[in-house]
Amino acid sequence: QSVPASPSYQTPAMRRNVSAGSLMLAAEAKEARVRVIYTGGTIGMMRNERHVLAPIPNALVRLIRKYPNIHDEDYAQRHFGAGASLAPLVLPFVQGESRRVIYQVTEYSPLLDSSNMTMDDWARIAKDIYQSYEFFDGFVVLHGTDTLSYTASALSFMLENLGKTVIITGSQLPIFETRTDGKDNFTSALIIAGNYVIPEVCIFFGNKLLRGNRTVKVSSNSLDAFDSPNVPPLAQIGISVNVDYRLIFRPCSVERFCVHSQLDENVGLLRIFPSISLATFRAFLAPPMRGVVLQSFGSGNMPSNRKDLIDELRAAAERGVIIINCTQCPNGSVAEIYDTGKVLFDVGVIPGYDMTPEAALTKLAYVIGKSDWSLQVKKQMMQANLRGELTSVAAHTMKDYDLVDAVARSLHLSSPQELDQLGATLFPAMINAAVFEGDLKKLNNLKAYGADLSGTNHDQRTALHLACQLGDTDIVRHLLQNGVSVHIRDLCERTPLQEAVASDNHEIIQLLISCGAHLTGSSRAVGEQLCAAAARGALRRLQSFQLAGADLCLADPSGRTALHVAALHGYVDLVNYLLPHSENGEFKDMLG
Ligand code: ASN
Repeated sequence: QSVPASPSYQTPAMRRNVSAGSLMLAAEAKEARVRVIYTGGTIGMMRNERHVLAPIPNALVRLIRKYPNIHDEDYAQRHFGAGASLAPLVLPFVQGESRRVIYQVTEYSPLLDSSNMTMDDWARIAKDIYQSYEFFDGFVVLHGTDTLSYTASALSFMLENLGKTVIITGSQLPIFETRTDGKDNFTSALIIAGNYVIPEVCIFFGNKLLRGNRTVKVSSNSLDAFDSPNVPPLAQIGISVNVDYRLIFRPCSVERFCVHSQLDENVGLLRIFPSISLATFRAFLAPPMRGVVLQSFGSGNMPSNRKDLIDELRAAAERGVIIINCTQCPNGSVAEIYDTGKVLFDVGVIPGYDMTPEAALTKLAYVIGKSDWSLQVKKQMMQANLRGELTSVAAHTMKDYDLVDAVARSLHLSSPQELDQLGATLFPAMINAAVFEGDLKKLNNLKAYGADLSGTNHDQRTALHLACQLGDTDIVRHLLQNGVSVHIRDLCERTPLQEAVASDNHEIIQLLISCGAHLTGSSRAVGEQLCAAAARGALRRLQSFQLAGADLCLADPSGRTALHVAALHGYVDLVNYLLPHSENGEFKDMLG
């Protein structure tokens, strides 16, 4: 069952795009909105007439509505009306989390066993996330487990400058069965997507949140089916959710979220085995092949005594085929240790370091699909760490909590929990002090000491909130270039963009917008603020709102717009400013 997106706040463009049947959620503080994209997989399967599992359309949402631990019908009825079958679903409030999750499920047709999924399906998911990006706080993709790691890896590359949490999950047992793992995976994914800003494509499975492009499916029957062998989990879920923020990979370019959906299908995985024939090898590398992940032995080794194969590789590399060397071992990296490995580097094969085959293959499809990049740039990109998918030799080593350790020693604290608590208290305070002083050097030092510049203080405010409030453009730019999230809301639900609007700093508003920031909160709340600005004759505030993407026609709860208020108070300059922003004569009609 598919439900149209229901944004809490819509920009003028969104207002035009949302279908007439869309629902407007009640403005509720402390709610998070999550879009669920249901593509298929065991989670929603039942046994068919041939006694095998297959996806069942329109069954999952109907079932969820009846499960009180996945859907709070009372809350839904109070807020969205009784019996509204298109109404959003509501996760019961979870103790310890700051927001109640309101979610809407878009069910794909046909639902697919993930073995049937193709690159076109990845593009569809990516585009759906893009189109509803500003409407939701986070995204959950329900997906079959068989090719889940491929989809997660591909999406991690396709979703460029991602600023919100995307979690892909599924299950090994259908959600309709008593012993299902689907309920836990689904609810945990919703909780994390709604409450934590982790700007990555992740997989949630078996109580672990893993970086999607580091994962492999390691078991066809265990409920702990996924692992990320070369990096620790981003979060572990026990009695509470423990996110290791130091592991989060953050986009550090001041650019807006966008999707690159042109993938090149002429890529492949070639697993070397003893006595592989020249004919097989040659056929694989032949045109139209444009990118190959060579799965070599151990630390990247190849039979160096097979001149026939080496010559084929050299010829393919010279033809412009990009060949990436990845190990067959589930764990570890390729490195120039043996003569049998060096031979590959010598003929133009590129090291894939510790990339999984899934990540290397989808990265190739993405990189080769970039028509504006030269072959040279594509090769460089394959070796660069684009989304946390590889650890290169030059990887940055952190001083790893030296500072916290030193303070902990003098306070006689030693347990890991005490150290974590100390870090969570010390760092935001010191970061805020550096922001207050406008001290970029201190910020860099704190980062080197392992401080998470996106960390929040007790009011859930980040350094970016403070820098925007202070109007320090240099610090704002520095924080954005260091990946600090523009989407974190403080205890009063304020975002850095709202701080910038409140201080009428247009340069900072523009910087935030260029990083994908957008207004949040209900349309009426924005309308109210516009009217308040108009009542004060505050033209610059109206301009700030407009720069931040607000629709100046928005009305307050009584139906008045800023234009009504400006006209009432006789502010001619405001009326002149507001009139041209009337989209469709709405204002003039009202004035008329
Ligand atoms: N064959 C199923 C799929 O990938 C496996 C699963 O979801 N557990 O869709």
